[in-house]
Amino acid sequence: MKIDRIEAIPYSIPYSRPLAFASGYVSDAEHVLIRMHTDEGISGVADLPPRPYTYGETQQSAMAVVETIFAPAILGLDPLERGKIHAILNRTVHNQTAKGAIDIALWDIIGKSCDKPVSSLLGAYTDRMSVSHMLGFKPASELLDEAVSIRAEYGINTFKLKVGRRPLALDIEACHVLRDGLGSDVDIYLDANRGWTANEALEVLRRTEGLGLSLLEEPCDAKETMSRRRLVTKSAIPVVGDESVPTAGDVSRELLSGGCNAISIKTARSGFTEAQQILGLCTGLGIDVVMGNQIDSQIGTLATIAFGAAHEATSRRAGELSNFLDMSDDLLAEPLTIINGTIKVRDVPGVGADIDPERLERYRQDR
Ligand code: MUC
Ligand code: MG
Repeated sequence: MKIDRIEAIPYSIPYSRPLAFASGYVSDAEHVLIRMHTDEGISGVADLPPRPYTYGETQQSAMAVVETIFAPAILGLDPLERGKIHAILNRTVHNQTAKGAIDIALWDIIGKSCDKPVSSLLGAYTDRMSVSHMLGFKPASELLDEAVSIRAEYGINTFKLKVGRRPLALDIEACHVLRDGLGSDVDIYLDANRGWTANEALEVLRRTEGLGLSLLEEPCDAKETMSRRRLVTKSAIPVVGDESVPTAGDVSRELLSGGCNAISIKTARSGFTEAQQILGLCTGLGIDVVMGNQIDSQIGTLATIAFGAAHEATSRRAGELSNFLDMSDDLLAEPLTIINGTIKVRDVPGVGADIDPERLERYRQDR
C-alpha cells in the first residue's frame, strides 16, 4: 500500500460559545482537515487545529507545510513505514500540529487496513474516558452557572478553570465561588496559559489553600526557569506542563530541570506516535499525565479518546474532551455523545471519524 495523495482542506465553523483564556480567544474553529489517500482506496482522516497565538502555526502555514514540504516527501511510502515517515517530518522543527495530523491519519489507515480500532492497536486499556470540561474567562457567577448546567446535562464532574492575565482577585474569587457552589466532590484545576509570573502563581496557591484544587497548569512561562522551579518545589499540587512541552524532548527538558512535575498530552500536537513516547517518559519517571484539549473539534476529540482510553495512565484522570460543545456544528457524520460524564471509544476500524460530505461542503473555505 502506498500513500498517493494528501488533502489539506481549510474549513471554518463558528463557535456558539467563544472561549477566552490568558493566551487567546477562539470564536471560530479555523482548522484544516487532513485526508491521506492510498493506492488501495483506504483513506485516513485527522483534524489539524492550529493555535497561532500559542505555537505560531496558522491555518495557512499548516496547509503550506503539509502541501509543499511534508506531502511531497512522503508520497509513495507505505503508511506502515512510520519510522521512515517520522524521520522525514522531524527534519523540520516545530509545526507540531501538522506532524500530529499526519501521524493520526497514518494510524487511521493502519487501523482500517487491519480492520481494528486504533485504540485497540495502541493498547486497548478501556472502552471509554471520563470527561473534564474547560471553563473560559467569565464572571464567577456565570462560570458557576455554566459548570452547574454542564454537570446536570452531561454528568461531568471535573472542571478546568482558565485563569491568568487578569487581576488575581478575579481568579481567586472564581476558585472560591466554584468550590462553594459545586461542593467538595467535584475536581477543579487551573490553567493559566503562562498568564502569571511564578511568584503570582505562588500567591494564588496561598489564597486558594484549602479549596482542594488538584492541578496547576502552565502557570508562567517556562523561561522563568529559577522561579518556576521554586514554584514546583513549593506547590502542594502538581504543576502541569502544556505549551512548554509539545515534544518528547521538551518533556524531558522540563521534567529533568524541575520546570513541571506533570504533563498534558495532546494528540493534536503529538499524534499518537510521539504521544506514546511522551507517555513512556512520564510513566518511566512516575509523573502524572492529563489528556489535554487543543480546543479540538469532535474529530480531534475522537483521536484524544482513542489514545487516552488505550492506556491506564492516560485514562486515570478525566480527559479534556468537551470543547466541541462550544462549537455551533462539526464535520462528523455521527456526533459524539457524553453520557454519565464519559465518552465511548468508537468500536469501528481506524479512529472512527466519518466525515459528513454536506457539512464539509458547507464549511470548507477552498471552494
Ligand atoms: C489549554 O489547555 O491550554 C488553549 C490554547 C491551546 O493551545 O490549548 C488550549 C487549552
Ligand atoms: Mg493548557
